[in-house]
Amino acid sequence: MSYQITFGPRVRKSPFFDCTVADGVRHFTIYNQMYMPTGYSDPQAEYRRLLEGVSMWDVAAERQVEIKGRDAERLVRYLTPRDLKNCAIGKGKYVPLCDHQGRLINDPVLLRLADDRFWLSIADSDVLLWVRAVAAEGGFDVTVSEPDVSPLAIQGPKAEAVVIDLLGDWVRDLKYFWFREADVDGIPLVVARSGWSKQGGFELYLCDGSKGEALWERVKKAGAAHGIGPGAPNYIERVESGLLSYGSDNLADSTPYEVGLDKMINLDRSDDFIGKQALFKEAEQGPARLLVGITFDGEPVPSNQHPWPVRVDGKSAGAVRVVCHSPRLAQNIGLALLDRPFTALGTILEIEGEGATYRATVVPQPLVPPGTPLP
Ligand code: THG
Repeated sequence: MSYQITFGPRVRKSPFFDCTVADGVRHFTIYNQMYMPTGYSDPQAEYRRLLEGVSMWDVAAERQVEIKGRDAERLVRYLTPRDLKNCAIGKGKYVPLCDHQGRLINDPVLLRLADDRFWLSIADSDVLLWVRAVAAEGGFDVTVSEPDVSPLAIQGPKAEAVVIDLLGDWVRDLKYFWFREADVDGIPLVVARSGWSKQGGFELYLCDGSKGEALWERVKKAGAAHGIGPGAPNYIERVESGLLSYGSDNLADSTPYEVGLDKMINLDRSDDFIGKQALFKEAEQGPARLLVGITFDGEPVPSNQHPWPVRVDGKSAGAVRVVCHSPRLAQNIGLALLDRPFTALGTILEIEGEGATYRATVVPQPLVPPGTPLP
């Protein structure tokens, strides 16, 4: 039986959409109610290009939620458990958002554009609704909007060379997670050294959606000499590197402690933030589950279509959230969300896969240490 999903205008397209189609995009996912490319013609070549060359990604579905006004800073501090004490203008920060029960509801990148103006560059959940409600209920003097801003990521070891050719030598001095406003051929940008891979790179936040094609073509032109090609947030590289994929790795009631975001939670802050009490309790008791890295032998697995049940000594232990084959480890790897008693390193897991069973081992994260080359 074949079936299709119907997409109407409710599912929005990125300013780069037509360019990705022209460049041969083959796979999309839906992210923040938008199309987001996940692959072109050759997954292996895309993986290699990210590790050894440079790749350009339409990540416009990472929408911005802008918080502007007299109480903007106070609201942003209230929204995240991370301490923003050194939140300078021009600096980005990875800031988990929790609800009042301490559940992780998004894991955006925060950008401070001015004293009274911030962007949350969001993962796949409705942060605009949340922030508007929190702001209005709490009487914060802010406006909360979705600006016309669309990120394009340039990732890989040759990304810096491309962005220097595109924008100039000054980008060498841009530190990790810092950003600057810039302009290329009249295309307004915010340029950040960041991105959802551990291969290094930049994100160009396009600030005028009517110039999507112009930017895409300009990046291709600057990148041509460096072998740039189209790509997408890379599923394998991010599992290897341990970058969280919100909604894939976690459950709706997962906490930041469960998914390894402990370092982003600062309970020693004196000011209040949403979820504080619940997170205190969680920190004291320890999370009920943990997201762990696993490896397992066998033929290279394709990505899973649904979570795979896990047993330990016949007892239900949780589920494998994502699997893939790691070219760098020459092994199957994955991330499993397991009840705490089953999360010790070396624990042997019995996994019910799609059409096969596997024996996996709980191993340290990141599954592949940064800087590991391809064989
Ligand atoms: N870039 C931008 N927006 C985004 C993402 C992005 N929105 C959605 C999604 N990605 C948000 N999730 C993440 C997850 C991890 C990181 C960034 C965004 C990340 N983490 C580093 C790490 O874990 O090593 C650095 C964390 C830190 O030290 O602060 O980069 O990619 N614009």
